[in-house]
Amino acid sequence: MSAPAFFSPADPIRFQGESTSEALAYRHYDKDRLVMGKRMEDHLRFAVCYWHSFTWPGGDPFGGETFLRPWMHGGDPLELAKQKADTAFEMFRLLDVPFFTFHDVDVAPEGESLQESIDNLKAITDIFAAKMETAKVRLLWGTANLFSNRRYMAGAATNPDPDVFAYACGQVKAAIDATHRLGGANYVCWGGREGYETLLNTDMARELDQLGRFLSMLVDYKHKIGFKGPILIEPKPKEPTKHQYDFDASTVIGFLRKYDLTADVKLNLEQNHAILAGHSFDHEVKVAYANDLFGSLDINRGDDLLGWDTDQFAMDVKEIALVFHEMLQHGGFTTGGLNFDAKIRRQSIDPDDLLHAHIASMDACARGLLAAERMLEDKALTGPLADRYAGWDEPEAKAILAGERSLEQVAADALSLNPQPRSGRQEYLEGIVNRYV
Ligand code: XUL
Ligand code: CO
Repeated sequence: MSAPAFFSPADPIRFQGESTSEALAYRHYDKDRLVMGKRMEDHLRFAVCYWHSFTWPGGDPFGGETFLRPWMHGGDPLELAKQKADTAFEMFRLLDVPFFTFHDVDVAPEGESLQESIDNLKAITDIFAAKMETAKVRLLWGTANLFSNRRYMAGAATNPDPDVFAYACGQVKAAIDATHRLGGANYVCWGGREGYETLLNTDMARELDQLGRFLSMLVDYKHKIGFKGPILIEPKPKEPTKHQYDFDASTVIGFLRKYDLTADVKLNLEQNHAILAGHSFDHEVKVAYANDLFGSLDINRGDDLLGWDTDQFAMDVKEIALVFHEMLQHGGFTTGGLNFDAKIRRQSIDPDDLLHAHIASMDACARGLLAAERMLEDKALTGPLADRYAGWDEPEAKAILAGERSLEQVAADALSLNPQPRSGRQEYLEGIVNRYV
């Protein structure tokens, strides 16, 4: 079946440079341009997400759908899912993105029973596999939605009812099977409703043990089926439960250490989640690298004036530049990528708004990447940073860090010292960043 003519362009969006007057063009995302020896496409590893782009109908707490997509109404659910897949793959082709991502329930209708849902997912996976034989697009990651259905209202792995835990095992097994079949580079677990509202009805220590067990079982299964990519945990605070167990990167890292999961599980970090946790995006990325647990990014942005997960398309070049400045120092993505966990606003009802959103954000990311490359080439930030810590390169300081000095020895040496405070030069450094973005 040929894809419906949903979008206006017929040909893929191309890089046309800054001087073009064409609206549907890349001005900065030049996929073959080499950035620190690697193609831009291979640095940025963009992924379109299925849920916001093709499954979300544009509703908010005060009103229903605004998008009225043809696959959202009437007809046989599996047939509608196929129509949705045709449009999705048409958009992947038009944007010329290398990856996509999905939850099980985004792509296939839920059945009356677990078995029926699994069969539906298998049917759609077959269709995806056939499309991927000729399409360029690959799967960055798959995941299971263990939070929308009513059965998960008190959590999935952390549910007080072991039957719900078991149901979640059934769903996650089918989702990683589908991800593996489609050659997914990672498998993601966002905590969803793994958290609580009140300790009056919650045995927190028990629930954390349940979550640890669930993830250990998933890791064992991943090895059993030969899934090579990492499992990625996506931290998020506040939503949907008041106390999310995966609050932020540091919280998840402590959890992974406790349950001995750091060899197989890494982090998928999202801008809007970082902000809700009271952190900057680059802080979360730094925490992940500092603990050797960086995996992938969900690229979006929150709104400064709103305190919830607005999932807007990332447009802030400076913020992106600072993230890439960190990432490039570690060689950039390995299995991860930039997943557009972002949705167009509910008034953006034209199909082409989906293209404009991705194009504008891809250009913002490209600009951020290029700014980071230039800052690193010039040592604009790394130079002053190295100078600030230069004292630690001295032999005596190195000996302290190597564990070769006792507290008494260092204390005795301190008697002849008179350290003088030095400026942190914050405004000078902020001005430097502005010169590059
Ligand atoms: C929720 C969120 C999810 C995950 C995948 O805020 O970010 O879409 O990325 O479940
Ligand atoms: Co996300």
